[in-house]
Amino acid sequence: MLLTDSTTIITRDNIQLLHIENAFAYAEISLFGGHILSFKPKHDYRERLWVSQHAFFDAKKPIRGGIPICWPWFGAHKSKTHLAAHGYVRTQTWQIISCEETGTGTTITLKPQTSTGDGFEGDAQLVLVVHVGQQLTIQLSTSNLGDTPLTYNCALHSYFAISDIKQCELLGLSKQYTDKTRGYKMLDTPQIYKFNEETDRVHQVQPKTLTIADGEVKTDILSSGHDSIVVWNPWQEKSINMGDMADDGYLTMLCVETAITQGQDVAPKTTHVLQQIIQ
Ligand code: TA6
Repeated sequence: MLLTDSTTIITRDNIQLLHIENAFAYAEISLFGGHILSFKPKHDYRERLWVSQHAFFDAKKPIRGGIPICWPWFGAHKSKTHLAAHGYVRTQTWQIISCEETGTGTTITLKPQTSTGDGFEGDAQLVLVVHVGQQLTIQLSTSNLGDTPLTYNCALHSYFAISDIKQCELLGLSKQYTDKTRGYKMLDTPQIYKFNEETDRVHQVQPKTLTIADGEVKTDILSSGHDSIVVWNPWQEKSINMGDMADDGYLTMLCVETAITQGQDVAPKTTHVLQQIIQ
């Protein structure tokens, strides 16, 4: 596998990391999980992603932070509740399929060791394409290799770095959401979307653009191919109880996830693409 001039492989604990530096940005992708850990564009040198100071890099447990790839289910498995939450690809070591420089940045294509596994009936091939440029483009492609339709759920479970959750506002959501912290009750999206408690919400809407307003600092998130946006902050009690999170870790992170939570059908020999762009 030939890397390009802008890419190098480094090792952290038990994990190989792909480090990318080009004219536009810095980025880092863990081959464990196909897991983007960092994106810092050179026009402002601001890190967009958050990774827990206590994240595990043991190549066994999922890394807390960055952009975990949740596939082929989101959250708990619907029937086999003993299976790992968020599917089985974020705990696999992924392979680099290709690495190329384009006029707008570096494009890395990766795939998991296997796209099949317990809990999923489909005959699928999962491919992740990451373009590191002025913006970070993440495309998760699910191809149906079989002769019968398949259905899957997934999420680009992005952890965004912020200065203070209590001063953040999320712009661009409307209608109702399902509130996991209130027994999955349907509630109205607040006009002013701020955070003052544990937040775990599935918005079954398809906004193209969302913005995290962290004081004067704005991060735009563009989505396509999704049926939901998931918004999560564990708040203090859950942060204290998570072994891979500092007690106050919740203060400087916010998950805004481009997701499929209602079941996406993929016809035989076709491909569905879920995309998130971070600006
Ligand atoms: O995306 C929100 C969520 O489903 C929460 O319910 C919480 O479980 C979070 O994902 C983190 O999940 P993880 O398995 O990475 O700890």
